Amino acid sequence: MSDTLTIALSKGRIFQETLPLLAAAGIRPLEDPETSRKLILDTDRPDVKLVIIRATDVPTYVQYGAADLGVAGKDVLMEHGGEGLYEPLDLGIARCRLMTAGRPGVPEPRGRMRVATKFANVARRFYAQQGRQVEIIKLYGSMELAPLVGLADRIVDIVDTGKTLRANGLEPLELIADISSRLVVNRAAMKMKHARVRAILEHMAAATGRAVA
Ligand code: PRT
Ligand code: MG
Repeated sequence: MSDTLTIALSKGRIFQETLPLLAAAGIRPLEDPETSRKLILDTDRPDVKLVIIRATDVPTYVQYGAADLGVAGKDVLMEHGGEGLYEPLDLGIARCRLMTAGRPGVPEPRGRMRVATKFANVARRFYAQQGRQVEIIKLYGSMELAPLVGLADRIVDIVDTGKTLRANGLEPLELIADISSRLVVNRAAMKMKHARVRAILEHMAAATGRAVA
């Protein structure tokens, strides 16, 4: 299987926005992951396959070489830590912001503030850099609920339009990072499959109008 190039993608917005960039590199999936139950999709290039996994699992597959390439949000990469990965290209897709949020007009508590998030590592680093003492409460979804039921004083979450926060009576507070999705490459694959990886990188970079780092 080492002649196969495997690309890890998540369903939804990343898949949709990556499709035209893959097409620019001559790669078109033969099935639609939104309707197919298959986790491995063939493409019109016999040597290229796509694996369809959870967004947060993409860095792990690429780190261990189970996928040669992948597309992951910078939020997911910051949380993972980026070990074993090259991050040569900002695709500029699936843009959003990673922010702290809380209830309007509710000041920070005097003691240790409680912060609920699925981005535990990112949140810990952000507050530590500011010398603020916080207790991180790890959640796996629906972070917006935490301040409403007294589980946490603040959340750290992805914000796009801000509608989700507003609908739950929260407001965005501090910007942690501007987010877009990145092409990531396994370190060994970058060497062993260099010509093919490089060609894909160049074509995707050209399609996004960006430079390869
Ligand atoms: O959904 P699943 O639990 O499987 O995983 P995921 O949420 O990690 O994946 P997915 O496909 O939803 O998101 C993939 C990537 O898209 C994320 O890692 C981000 O880099 C990026 N992205 C861009 C977003 C958004 N925009 C976004 N709006 N990811 C999530 N959201 C969610 C956010 O969590 C919040 O619930 O949308 C809500 C906020 O949107 P607004 O418009 O109401 O502010
Ligand atoms: Mg989601």
